[in-house]
Amino acid sequence: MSSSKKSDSTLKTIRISDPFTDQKPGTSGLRKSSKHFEQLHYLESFVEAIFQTLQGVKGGTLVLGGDGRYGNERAIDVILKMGSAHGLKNVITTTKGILSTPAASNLIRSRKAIGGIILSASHNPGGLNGDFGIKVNGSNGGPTPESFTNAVYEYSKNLTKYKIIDTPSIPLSDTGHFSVGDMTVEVIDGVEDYLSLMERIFDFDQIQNLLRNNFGIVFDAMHAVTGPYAKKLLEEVLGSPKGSVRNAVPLQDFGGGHPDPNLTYASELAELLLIDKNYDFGAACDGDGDRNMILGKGCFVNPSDSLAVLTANAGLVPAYANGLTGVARSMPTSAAVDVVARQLGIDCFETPTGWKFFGNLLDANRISICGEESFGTGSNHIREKDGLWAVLFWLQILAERRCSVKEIMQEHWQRFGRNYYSRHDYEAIDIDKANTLYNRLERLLPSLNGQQFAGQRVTFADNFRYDDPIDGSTTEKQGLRILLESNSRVIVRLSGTGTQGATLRIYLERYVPPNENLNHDPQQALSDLISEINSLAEVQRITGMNTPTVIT
Ligand code: VG1
Ligand code: CO
Repeated sequence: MSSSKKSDSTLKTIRISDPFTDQKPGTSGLRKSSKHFEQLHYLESFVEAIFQTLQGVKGGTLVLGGDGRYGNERAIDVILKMGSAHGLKNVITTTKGILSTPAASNLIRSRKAIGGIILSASHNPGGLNGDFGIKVNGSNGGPTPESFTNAVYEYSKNLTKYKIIDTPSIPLSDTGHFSVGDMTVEVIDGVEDYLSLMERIFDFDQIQNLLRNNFGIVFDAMHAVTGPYAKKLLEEVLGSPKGSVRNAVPLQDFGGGHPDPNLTYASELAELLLIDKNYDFGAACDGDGDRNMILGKGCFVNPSDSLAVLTANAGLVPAYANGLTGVARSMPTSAAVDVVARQLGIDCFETPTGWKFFGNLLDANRISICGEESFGTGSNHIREKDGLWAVLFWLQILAERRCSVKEIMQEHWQRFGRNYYSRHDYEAIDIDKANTLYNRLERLLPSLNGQQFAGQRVTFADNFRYDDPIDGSTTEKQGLRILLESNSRVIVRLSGTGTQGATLRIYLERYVPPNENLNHDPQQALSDLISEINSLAEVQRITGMNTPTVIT
């Protein structure tokens, strides 16, 4: 064991008043530009508020790591020195501080930690000109609830001092045991534990068999955290050809890219599968490894459909072979999974956007699988969404069924019907304009009831409110819903994760039963709904934008 020199705990007095006033209340953790985080004492102030709020810090174990973006190692250094000053007993961190969000969730659970601090702004760009972020997860491995985030915020308002020890920094270049003051730090290889978790869920032999037999696979790590995980899992253990994992080295600025696996930001991968059609299977994950995009040859799998397919095929995966207790989806996610759940005779819950709302249902064993339309799927194996888990799930299905992704989708729709679905994002719009649009539409909702909307009758229109069936808590104003007859819907929300202006999200959905045309282009199938909401909400006039920034 190497040990740093004798250290002094210093109480630093700071002079930044109310540093987090512009933090959006209710959002998990803090996401800001990297430059914002570089302000004197800014990071430290937020960390102080976390340590003052988190339960069990004295004598506890904490998991710490991040997605490798600019600021990652500096933040780890600061948090170690502050954690020691606050009496933490042990910190588990990783070489180079590389730790995906799902792997962190797993470590928190398996090491019985009080929680974890994950350094990531997820799918937001990184680098000096990008974003940085800090997320706090609780002892169940999942995002802390809103009550925690609000308590951190409240504490930070009156914060004038923070505790830190003055001691040399420890290296993160290799695994090993270190001391930071009286606190021990275990630097581990973050990939190993995650790998063995995946081994316990899936039948690796069967997936190996698929990957070693002329199966064209390409995975895009987008120069973010999943690179080392995917290299090890797919290339080394499961035997996919060398080079099938692209952009595998995590870079501080993600190579200048936007580590968001969708058709716009992962366009290189999309082109390989949808235009060149050289591969059977393609996938990508986001900055911190919790999102996934799935592509087949000439086939994009909509994330809402992906959740439905995983649910319908869960019996093929050893960990779920005995059946699912239930499933859940976030409100804007399409109801494709609801149709499957009905046929399976299991519960299907509808929660607000954000993984934290699945936590109670998972902890109470009311659901086994859950997901969001924003490329997030996961299960009771951890308390975060899990990008590579979803990729392995798809590979297990393909290994068993030995057909193409496209055939899986076709058969799924022929059995359950198709929920045509799309999300239109208008990014970086002026905050006042976004609020004007949203508030105006909200005021219009009561008058829509019973009226015609895109040729269909409005059965219900409201601002979604969630009553948690486990702890009885209520969460209001989670998105404007316009529900139409025959299971069509339009949802309008403002994003809680952007850092530049506001992002308006419009979610569109139309269900067609198995006997109707299942092969329309979604934009075409939804065109009535698109033009109706655009004109009702005056999207173009108010935002000044003629087309969405991203269409999924
Ligand atoms: C977005 C997604 C939401 C997801 C959240 C965090 O939120 O829509 O489904 O849970 O990002 O994902 P919003 O408020 O911008 O719509 V991640 O990959 O940052 O952990
Ligand atoms: Co993410």
